[in-house]
Amino acid sequence: MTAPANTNPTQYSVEGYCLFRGVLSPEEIVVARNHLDSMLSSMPDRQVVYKDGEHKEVDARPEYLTEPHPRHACWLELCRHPRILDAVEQVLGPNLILLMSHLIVKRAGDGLSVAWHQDNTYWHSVQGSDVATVWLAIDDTNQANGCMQVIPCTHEGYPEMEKFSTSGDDLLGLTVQVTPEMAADAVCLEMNAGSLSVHDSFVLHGSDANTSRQRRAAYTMRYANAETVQVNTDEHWVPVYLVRGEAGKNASQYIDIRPGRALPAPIET
Ligand SMILES: O=C(O)CCC(=O)C(=O)O
Repeated sequence: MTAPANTNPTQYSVEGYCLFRGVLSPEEIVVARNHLDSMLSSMPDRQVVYKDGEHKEVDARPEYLTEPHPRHACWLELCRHPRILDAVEQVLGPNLILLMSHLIVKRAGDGLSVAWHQDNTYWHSVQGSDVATVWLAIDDTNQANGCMQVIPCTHEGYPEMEKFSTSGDDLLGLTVQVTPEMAADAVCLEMNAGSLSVHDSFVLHGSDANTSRQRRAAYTMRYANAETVQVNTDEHWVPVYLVRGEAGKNASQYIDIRPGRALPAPIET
C-alpha cells in the first residue's frame, strides 16, 4: 500500500482534525480485530477507571480498555506502524513520541456516549499544543453506531474550557458547555475499518451512544511532537516511547522503539 492520502492537507491546522482513508489493509484489520476479540473474551468483571474527575471501581465495560500498548506487543507494534506514523508526521512533523493509547469499544445496542470534551485538560503531565490523537476504526463506523464527532475550528487560540459533571451514563462523566449553535457545526467522522482520523488535543469532540446492531470498535493512539512538547514522565502513568525521528534533549526519558529496534518486554501497568 502507498502512503495514506490526507483528504485535505490543510484541514488539520485550520479545523483541528483530518481523515486518512484506507491506511490499514483489510488483512491488517482482521489481525487487530482478532487481538481485540481475545482481550474482550478475558475482560475482568470490575475495573478501575478515571471518571467524574477521579479514579473509581466500576463494572467493566469494553469502552475502558485503556493503555493496552505497554502490556501487549501487538498494540505497541500498531502504534509504530509506518503508514500510521506517515499520517501523524503530516500533522505533527517528523519527530514523534507516543504518549498513550485506548481501545474504545461500543457494544451493539449498548455503547456509552462520550460527552463533548477536549483531551488536553485530562493530561496534566503533558505540556504543549502539538499533541494529536489517531482514531483508528477497527469496525466500520457511522452515526448509528456512535462514530466520533468533531466541532471544527474549536481548537483555535487553544482555549482550555471548564469541565462539568454530566451525572449521566457516559464514558467520561464530565463535559464542557457546548451551545446548540456550536453543536450544529459538528461533523460525523464516518469511515470504514482501516481508515483513521487525527484530531488536535484541544478540538471539541465526542460521540453518541451506540443504539445500532453493529459494534463500534476503535483504537486511539496519542502522539506528540518530540521537540515542542514536554512530558513529566514521573507523573505520566505509562512509559513514553520515541517512535520516529529524534527526541532531542529529552531522549533519556523515552523508550526508543523506532524502526529496527526490538520492542521492550510487555509490562504490567
Ligand atoms: O471514541 C469516541 O467516541 C471518542 C474518542 C475520544 O474522545 C478521543 O479519542 O479522544
